[in-house]
Amino acid sequence: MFHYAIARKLGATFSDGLTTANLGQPELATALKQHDAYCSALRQCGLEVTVLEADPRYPDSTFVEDTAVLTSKSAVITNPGADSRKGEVAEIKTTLTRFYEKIFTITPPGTVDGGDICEAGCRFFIGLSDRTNEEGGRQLAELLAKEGYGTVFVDIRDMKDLLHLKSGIAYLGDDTFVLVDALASRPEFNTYNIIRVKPDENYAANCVRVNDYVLLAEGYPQLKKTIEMRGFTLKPLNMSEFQKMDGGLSCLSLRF
Ligand code: CIR
Repeated sequence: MFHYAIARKLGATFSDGLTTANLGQPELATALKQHDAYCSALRQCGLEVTVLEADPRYPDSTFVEDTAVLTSKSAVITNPGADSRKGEVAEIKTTLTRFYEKIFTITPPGTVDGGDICEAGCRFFIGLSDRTNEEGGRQLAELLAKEGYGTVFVDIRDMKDLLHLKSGIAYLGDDTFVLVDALASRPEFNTYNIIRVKPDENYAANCVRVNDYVLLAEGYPQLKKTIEMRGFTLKPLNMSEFQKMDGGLSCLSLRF
């Protein structure tokens, strides 16, 4: 059960952020509207949402998920893998001190992006990617172990169409993962129920369970139907402008 979320408005430099998507320039006014709709959806799921002001020094700073890994007991401030994003963590740390007494930090040469970390009950899946390196993963696993969590590493470094682990997976609870085809047969997930995403709907794999709801990118009818059949109420959200910047639903908030 989540009670809070932290999000950050996007600033005028949003389109200067990192991207490989090749979908064109994001439209700022539309992105702002989509961000508002996203924060409203989180409120409708019962969360109290802290929306930080935009920080134009960091074009990617609306993707707050990458700056921290949160558990019910403690917060871990990451060291994001991209140099242009490292400064984003300072204000997130200050904000999290209002909610957490125990705050740890990933230190260089370790790097971790929160988008590579997927909580699944008492276990955290840690993606090793171009952003999260082995040393960062090791530090995180050690911190999580102290809090009583198990960890499973998932190496996605050869899967160049996945920026982060959570670009291709989501945990819906009840031992059920949503997985893109490329990850569905990996042994790391073989004890779980799997909802396999059709290749033409890969972007929608990054959905987010928030309490009784699942946030899903709009325009992916097959996954929508499958998740609805599992009894969830869906909140479809238009993500077009964030997709242009390689962003998905999970990366726009920290939920705890
Ligand atoms: C980046 O490349 O860092 C941003 N443009 C997108 C980050 C998306 N974050 C996420 O999936 N957790």
